[in-house]
Amino acid sequence: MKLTNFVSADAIRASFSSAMSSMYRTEVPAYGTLLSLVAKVNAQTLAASPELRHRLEQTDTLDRISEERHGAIRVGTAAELSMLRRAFAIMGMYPVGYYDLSEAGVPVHSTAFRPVSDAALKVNPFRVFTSLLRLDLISDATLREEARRTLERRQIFSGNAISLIEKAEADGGLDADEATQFVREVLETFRWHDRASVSGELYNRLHDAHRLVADVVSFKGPHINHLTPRTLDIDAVQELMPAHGISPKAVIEGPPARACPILLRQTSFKALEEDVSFHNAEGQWESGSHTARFGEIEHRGIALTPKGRALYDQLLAKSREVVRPAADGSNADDYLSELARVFEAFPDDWNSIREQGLGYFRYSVAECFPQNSLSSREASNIAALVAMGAVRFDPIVYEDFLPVSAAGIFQSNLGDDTKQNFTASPSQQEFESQLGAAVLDEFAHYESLERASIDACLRHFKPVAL
Ligand code: OOG
Ligand code: NI
Repeated sequence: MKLTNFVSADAIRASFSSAMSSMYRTEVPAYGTLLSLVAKVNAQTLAASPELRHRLEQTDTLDRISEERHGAIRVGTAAELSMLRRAFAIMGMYPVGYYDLSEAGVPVHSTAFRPVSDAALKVNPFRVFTSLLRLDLISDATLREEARRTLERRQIFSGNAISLIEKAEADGGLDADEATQFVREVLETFRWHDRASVSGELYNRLHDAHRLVADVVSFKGPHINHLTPRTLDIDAVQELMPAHGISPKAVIEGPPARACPILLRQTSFKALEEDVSFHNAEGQWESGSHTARFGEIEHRGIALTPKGRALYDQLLAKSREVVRPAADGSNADDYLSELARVFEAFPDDWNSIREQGLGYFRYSVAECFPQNSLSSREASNIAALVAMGAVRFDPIVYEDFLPVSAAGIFQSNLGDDTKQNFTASPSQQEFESQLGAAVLDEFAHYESLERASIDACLRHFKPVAL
């Protein structure tokens, strides 16, 4: 038998995310500025709150608190999407969730490739929000066909990347040298190319159909369009961005600030206008510009149950019926106060969230609880165990994304205020067949984490049969 010494998928992912971060900082210096701002605010927040520091020390790696949590790309064909799935699997990242963005005026549908187990998330939580262009939503048939042909001609993976993916699949892993090469080769797929692969004339027509169509179709590869570190105080970073020469989007997406954070809050700095060149009919290069790349920050809270999520969606829709956040920020204050007012209907203490079945929790055996003080009925009932203090509960962190927020992030970074409308057309089955795999259902996953923690507590307190 051949002896193998494979590098773990978690380690490959960690080195990939760090390589991506340094590439992006070089490519987009404003992103480097955002990273330093986030690190500074995180350090100040920790210094001001020993209690938060203590809590994070138990659950997180403090020295990596300001590292990237996610990035995003947009691809053009099923073949590109399925090869990405294979590449991400080698890094321990699997497709979780289906997001239909057509509903929000963006012609893509998406999933997030991410580590799934707690242990893997802890080693390195990096995920990639990955969108596939919906060419079927382009109404002009000629343009649709031109876009399709352009995409068909490109190869976004290097030959070496493909061979290494195939090798890893065949052998069951990569050794240290191969893993280093794999990271280097796959990184190329995400690199920025300032020379468009289409003429300026075609770019303009694609752009008129939708800015996103131009972004996906016109370049050699699916450049990483943002990276996102974690912030411990998203409101502070949003406020400090302008003083650091970066211009934030108008409002923070997601729920308002709360004592018990739910789901995900995120904001970004607006995408930069960058110089690119297009070839003309005479085969010469002409200069132009393109807006696509930005930086984002995120702050995560508890994962909600379908009931909690329905309440969240309902409250968000309600606040947006009253005030829709304008891209220029002119009604940002009105929007934020309306959002805060409407969300008063969402309980803001952990126990109410738990008792009303709105969020997922991880249950664990409380230290020092005298086991023999429990009756057998109490010992087999999780609610009783919690009420007696024998079991504690902690929120399970939401590790996924939100379609309305994602649409807000997309919109503010397409540099366009005019909103295009598409008929909502979720098409998960088609997406999964293009991906070549089913996506994991996020609710089922959180529920199984909660269930497993309850079962472990009940096993612990199970009366010993005589
Ligand atoms: C992806 C936008 C979605 C998020 O954090 O919700 C996203 C994109 O602009 O390609 O990254
Ligand atoms: Ni993002």
